[in-house]
Amino acid sequence: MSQEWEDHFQKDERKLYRKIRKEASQKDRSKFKKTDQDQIKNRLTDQDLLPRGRILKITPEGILVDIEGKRLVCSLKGSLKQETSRLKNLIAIGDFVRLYETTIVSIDKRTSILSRADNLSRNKEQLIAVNIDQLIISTSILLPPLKPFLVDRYIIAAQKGNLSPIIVINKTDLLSSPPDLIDKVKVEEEKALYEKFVNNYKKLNIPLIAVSCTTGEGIDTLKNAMRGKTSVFSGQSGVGKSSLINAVTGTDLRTGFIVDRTSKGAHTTTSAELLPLEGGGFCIDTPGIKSFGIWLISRSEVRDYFSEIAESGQMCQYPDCLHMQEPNCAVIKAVETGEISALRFASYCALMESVTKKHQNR
Ligand SMILES: Nc1nc2c(ncn2[C@@H]2O[C@H](COP(=O)(O)OP(=O)(O)OP(=O)(O)O)[C@@H](O)[C@H]2O)c(=O)[nH]1
Ligand SMILES: [Mg+2]
Ligand SMILES: [Zn+2]
Repeated sequence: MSQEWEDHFQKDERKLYRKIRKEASQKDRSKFKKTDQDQIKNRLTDQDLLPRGRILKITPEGILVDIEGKRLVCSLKGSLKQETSRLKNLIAIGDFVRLYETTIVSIDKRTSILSRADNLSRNKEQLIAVNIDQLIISTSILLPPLKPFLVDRYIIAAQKGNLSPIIVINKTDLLSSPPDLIDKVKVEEEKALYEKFVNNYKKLNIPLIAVSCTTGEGIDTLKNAMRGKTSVFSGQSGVGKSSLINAVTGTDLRTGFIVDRTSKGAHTTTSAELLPLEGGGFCIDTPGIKSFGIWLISRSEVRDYFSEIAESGQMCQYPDCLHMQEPNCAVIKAVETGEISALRFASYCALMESVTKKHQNR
């Protein structure tokens, strides 16, 4: 949802809200035409009359809500908490909520959702952020290394949740000046992977921005891509999500370090936060993830989301071919000739393997 549209919507709504309050306080209601009052009644439900806020941050101390520029610490209405659902969290960063004093009494319909299967139970949906335009799939070179399979999962989660994916590869400075502690062979392998990776997404028309917080490369391009939009940064710990947000917005979010032995981040950011951008839009910093499971996905959906595989698959002998071991499979042939990237196909197979039988037919 664009900020402009958002403002417009809120303005209209506020106007209507004021109008109704004014009318309700008039002593002589009869002087209004009945049709006029009916019209207003039909347009709004009780909850729509309540002030609307947006969730900025969720902490153990409370839920931080922005309401017309003011920040309020709120809590959830008891009956909302008791709702039985498969959601791990009922509310998320970016939610538009209705408030009665400092109590959240309802949640407005969401236009987009970034979620994942909860790490522990796997049968709960964990909401990462909602009502956002784009997902900045955050990756880095060497520290930590590129993870193409993870990127493909994010792309699908974005498309499923109604967000546009943008891949950001940070730490490009390490391509030309790799740290001494990393083996030379590993560095060469990473360079080769990087090239394949960039080519693959170029072919698929998925935007990709190579950046470096150290040299400043690509930061302006990223800034332009974020302008006027709501973007959520997600990825492994240590790839530089907070560093990138600092570079783009001039904020001073805490950034961490990389553990030498593992090349992994230190899980510095501990809770997600919605931050306003200068010149319109918002961005959301989130804590680094260890793994990413797509919430409720079937094998046939996986097949359709890998667009180049779905396209080649139209030529398979069996219309329901999963391109795993079926005879006369056009996808396997296209992988053999190099028409489909072996890397993307490996990513596809890994995801197909991980999708449980339980979800197969959904
Ligand atoms: N060489 C290099 N290091 C970078 C770059 N960007 C960030 N870093 C370093 O990477 C480390 C991790 O950065 P963070 O911004 O804390 O990473 P994060 O993704 O927010 O990590 P979590 O909050 O733990 O999820 C810090 O030591 C940064 O200084 C870059 O472009 N090049
Ligand atoms: Mg961080
Ligand atoms: Zn096939």
